[in-house]
Amino acid sequence: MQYQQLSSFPEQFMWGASISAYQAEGAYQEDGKLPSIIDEYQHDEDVAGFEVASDFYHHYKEDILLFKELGLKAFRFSIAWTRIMGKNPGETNEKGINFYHRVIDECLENGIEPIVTMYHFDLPYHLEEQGGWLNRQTIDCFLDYVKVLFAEYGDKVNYWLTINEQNTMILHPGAIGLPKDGSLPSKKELFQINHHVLLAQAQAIALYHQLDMKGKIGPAINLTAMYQATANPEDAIAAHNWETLRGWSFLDAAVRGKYNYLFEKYLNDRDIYPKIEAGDFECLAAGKPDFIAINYYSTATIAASKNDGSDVSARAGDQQIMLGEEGVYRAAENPYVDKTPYGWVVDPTGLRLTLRKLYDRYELPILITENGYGAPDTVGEDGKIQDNDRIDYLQKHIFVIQEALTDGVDVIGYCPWSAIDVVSTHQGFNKRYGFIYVDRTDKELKTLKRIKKESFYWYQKVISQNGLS
Ligand code: BGP
Repeated sequence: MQYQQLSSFPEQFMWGASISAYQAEGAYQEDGKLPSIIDEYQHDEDVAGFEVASDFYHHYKEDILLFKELGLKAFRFSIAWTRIMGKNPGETNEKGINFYHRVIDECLENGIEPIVTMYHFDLPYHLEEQGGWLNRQTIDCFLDYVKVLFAEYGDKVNYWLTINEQNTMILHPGAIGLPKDGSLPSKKELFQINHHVLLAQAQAIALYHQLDMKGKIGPAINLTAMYQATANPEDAIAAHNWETLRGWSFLDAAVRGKYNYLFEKYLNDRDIYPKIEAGDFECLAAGKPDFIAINYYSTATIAASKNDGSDVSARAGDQQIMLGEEGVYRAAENPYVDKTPYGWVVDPTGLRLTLRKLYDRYELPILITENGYGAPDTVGEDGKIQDNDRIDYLQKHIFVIQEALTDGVDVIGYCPWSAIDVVSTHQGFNKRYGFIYVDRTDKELKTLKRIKKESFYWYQKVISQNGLS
């Protein structure tokens, strides 16, 4: 639908940018931080580099001042559970707690709204050794951690995100590294893990509301609309399978407090339905989010399963991200979209469709917590970083957000990935997303100096005029 006039971005629109703790902070063994699964898992040695990452732990002041100069109204970051909790029940780490007080205070003093993710892929390793999320007790440990978060930062933070991309954790468990023995959980275990994470999330949300805290809380899911490859009705069914099993099933549990009917059938039919205890569904229903956060990068195009052993294929040659499922759906090419240098589909219009579908379904405010263009930026001889493809990508996505706002979707903010260059989940430091370049490579730490990219000046202008020209 085209309009005679587009709505403006609301005055309070949260123009932001995002990072996560383990991809940005470094200082992985400093000030009492415990090891997380990221620290202990096997990674591709050529591109890991989480030990120092962007060294945000030591550069946070300088970085937040740059964010102020960029004009950010909001900064989304995650807290590392391993930095603030000890190994024993009730034990906390003062130095870690104080670090996040300093980060939050620095944001507030500079007029930046902190948006805090509680859990971004980095489970404490000692919990992993006791079964990780497969062990129901991890839910209680998470709740102990969440209580510390609310007690320490509850009066300063207005936006809380519970779990980052639960669907990625379950659907692509190898994307953040492999356990020491190289083995990943079985499908049955993964959906048990999923159930426990849903319970942990619901309890965190319910607790926040019981405590009558001043802000808002919601999940952060990876959500993308999909297209059916052709007008073949079988492609339409496969596309609906995809949409339900990879997106809605996670959000229906979080927002509606119950398992989606098709998801239930899928789990039962494959004998991978999780063990549910008495009261679990009441618990899910008691934790209703105030808003939904989404990470949006690409769309998918889906065809009917051939069910001949060929339904699963690697995304853009990336063996960590396998797409398709035997007997359910398979990935297809879309001739109408571009791709990033890493083979990710670029589809701004797909964001508008995703926002519409999401809003149709739950009618909750939507915060975009990730969206961005990963590319191997380089510093030119003039010292400048011309990341025009990133500008083009972001500009087109901002335009469709404005269209979605005009459609009537309640989008409350946009936090592209990433505020500053960080280590990619499994593709290294040279896959850069930031507005600010960090002088290091996959192999060499170099100076870690911060350099503003062209996109920095461009986004600064967008924010200052509250939208595109
Ligand atoms: C999301 C994660 C982020 C981030 C981003 C880009 O799935 O929440 O942590 O890394 O994807 O992905 P990548 O780093 O694999 O390029």
